Order: sequence, then structure tokens, then C-alpha cells
Amino acid sequence: MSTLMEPIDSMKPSRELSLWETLDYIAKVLREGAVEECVEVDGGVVRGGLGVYWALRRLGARYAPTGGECRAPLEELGYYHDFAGAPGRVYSSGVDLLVRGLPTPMVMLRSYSRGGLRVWAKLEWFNPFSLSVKDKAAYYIVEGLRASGGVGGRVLGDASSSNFGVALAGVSAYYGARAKVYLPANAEDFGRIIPRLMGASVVETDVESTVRLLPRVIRDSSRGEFVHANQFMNDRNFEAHLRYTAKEIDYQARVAGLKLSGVAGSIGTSGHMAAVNFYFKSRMGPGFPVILAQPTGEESIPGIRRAETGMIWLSLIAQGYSLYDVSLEESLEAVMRVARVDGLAVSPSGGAALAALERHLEEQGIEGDVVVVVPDTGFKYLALISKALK
Ligand code: E1O
Repeated sequence: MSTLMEPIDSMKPSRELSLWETLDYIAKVLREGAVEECVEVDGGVVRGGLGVYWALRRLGARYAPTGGECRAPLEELGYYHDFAGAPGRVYSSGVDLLVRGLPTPMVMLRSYSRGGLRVWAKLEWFNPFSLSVKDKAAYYIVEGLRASGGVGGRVLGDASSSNFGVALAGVSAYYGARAKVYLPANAEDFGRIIPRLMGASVVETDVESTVRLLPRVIRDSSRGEFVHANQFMNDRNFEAHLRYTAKEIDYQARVAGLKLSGVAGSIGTSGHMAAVNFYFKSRMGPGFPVILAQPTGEESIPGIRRAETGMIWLSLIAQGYSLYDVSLEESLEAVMRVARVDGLAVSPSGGAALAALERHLEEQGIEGDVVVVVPDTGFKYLALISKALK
């Protein structure tokens, strides 16, 4: 007997399960690499198997099993269909490019590969709006707002170290909304200028970190000035990276025949790396190495901060990762090493992830294929990089 499948888009859930109610189902689906339960659909409405339905929907599968044997491997459920691409790389909009342009490319780094280890950089600057990993969070958050009442004519506001503000401004412009971006004192020039170019308003402050801006953002949004996108708490940030960044790495490892033996990255909201951690701990087992970089002590590395400053998904969902303190100097040394051997200019946060990986390798070697998420390009951090060259 075979399994009957129906498109998830054709089903309406009888109620919504939150991300938190769905996590165990997501973990099970990833662990098994298959679904072993049917979604019960009655007149187009999902009556039973809501957990499986929401897990598959959140992971971006196209079909759900609805009858027969009720067992199907993920591939047969259109699980990787998100990455089918666009013929000729021709797109109807920047948003279309952002979504159907995925996966972002992965490049082997000669500067970090050695012996039985190959290190792959996943280049998130190939996202079109902010040229950074933050496009995915902004897009997914705005999609959520569009689904619950629309965004046209509205103002979408948030605090950002720079990249998320640009991404929010770009996606908002496309959907006829306006962004309002609150920046800390150490924001980058591009973070002050590009959102304005995209029609956003920018509030420049002398507050020293993005999280410390939140009380003001929450106060202004509760006065009804704007809708708070809330990259630090909105679960759509985490979900975007579960469905995209993490699943992309999974997909890319499969098609390239990699022996995936670890993933490294850096943390700001923790959206992307908490999702990567949850995904691969579920899929590969709790011992799968996930290596995270945080800035040492009081040092500032653009876009990232220390775990103890509070990151919802990292503290509540992610477990068993290895966290390394990385200095700005070490980050910039890593940026230089990649630039001089591979000819690629990665961001300081990408350098931090590589420095954390290097530290991990000194403590316990890894063989096989390790993916390092590079959130951004070095082209945006000229002042910092030119100082490092002196
Ligand atoms: C890494 C990250 N590298 C760069 C960021 S501070 C939040 C955010 C912003 O407002 N920047 O732009 O947030 P997540 O942990 O997924 O990514 C860390 C250059 C960044 O800009 C995040």
C-alpha cells in the first residue's frame, strides 16, 4: 500500500499551534527524515495530526500524507522544493530573488581546509536587500504581518545594529509599507544611509547597544506609532532560518555529497544559529558540533553580542553548542586570512565564526565537512578593516 499525499496549501488548520507547541514534532520529523503519521483532512480542514501539519508547514514541505500507509520520506513531501530555483535566475522582484534565489552559495575555503577537513563558507551576503543574513528574518517577519492584517500603508519599526534595518526597509518598500529603524551609537554608515534611501525613517541614538534600545522601541510602538517587527522576540526570525538557512545547509550537503561534521557561526539575535543548532541536533543527533562565536568582554564586533545579554531562542531552544569568546583582533585576523588565501572579503562576524572554529579545532579536531555561516561582506566595514591593515 502506498501513501496518499495532498498539498499543504490546500488545507486549512482548525487552529494554529505555536512554534513552541510544534517544536517536538519538528524535531521528530527531522530525526526520522520522514513522516509516519497522517494529517486528517475533512472538507479541506485539518482535524487530526495538527502537530505534523504545523511541523511540515513550518519546515516548508509542499505535501502532507493524508491516507494509505501514512509514511513518507521528506523528499517525497516536496521538502526541498524551496530550493528549486528560478529558470535562468530571472525574478519578478527583489523579494522573489530573496526567496527563490536560495540557497545562498557555499564556497570551500582553502585558507581553513586541511588534511581530512574541508571548511565551507556559506555566503549570506548573496541576499539582495541588506546583502546579509538578516534579509531572511525581515522577509519572514513581514510575511507574518502580511498574513495577519496586511502591511500596506503601515509603518514597521525595530531596533537594529544596521543590517536588519536595511532588510526591513527594503522589504517594506516593496510591500508599500515604511520602515522606522532605531540605531545604536555604533551603527555603520550603510545602516544610517541605505534605509533612508529605501524610504525608511532612521532614529539615530547614542545608546550603546541594540538591545538597550528596545525599551524605547516598545514604548513608541505601544503608542501606536508603528508595528514592532521585533527581530529579538518574533519567532518568525527563528522560523525563517529553520526553513531556509538550516534546511539550505542540509540540502547543499546532500547534493554536494558532503560528510557534514559541524557548523560554525556567530550570534546577534541568535535567530540563525539557534535554528541551525536545533535543526542539526535533531537531524544528526545531540553530539553534532555547533560552534558559536561571541565577542570577548567589552569588545564590539559589528552585529554580534554575548550570549548572556539574553537571546530567546539560544537560551530556550538551543542546547549543547560550544561557545567561544573571540576578540575583535582575532576576528579581523581571520578576515585577513580568508582574504589573502581565498580572495574573499568576509565580515568581522564571519571572521569571528572562523576564529571560533579554529579554537574548537585546536581543542578537539574535526574531520569531514564543516560549514561556517558568513553573515555579511567585509565591504561594509572599511574603517575597521583599514585599521587592521596598519
Ligand atoms: C551576524 C549577525 N553578523 C552581522 C548580525 S544585532 C541583530 C542584527 C541587526 O540588527 N544583526 O542587523 O541576529 P542573528 O544572530 O541571526 O545574526 C547575527 C553582520 C549581523 O548584522 C545580526
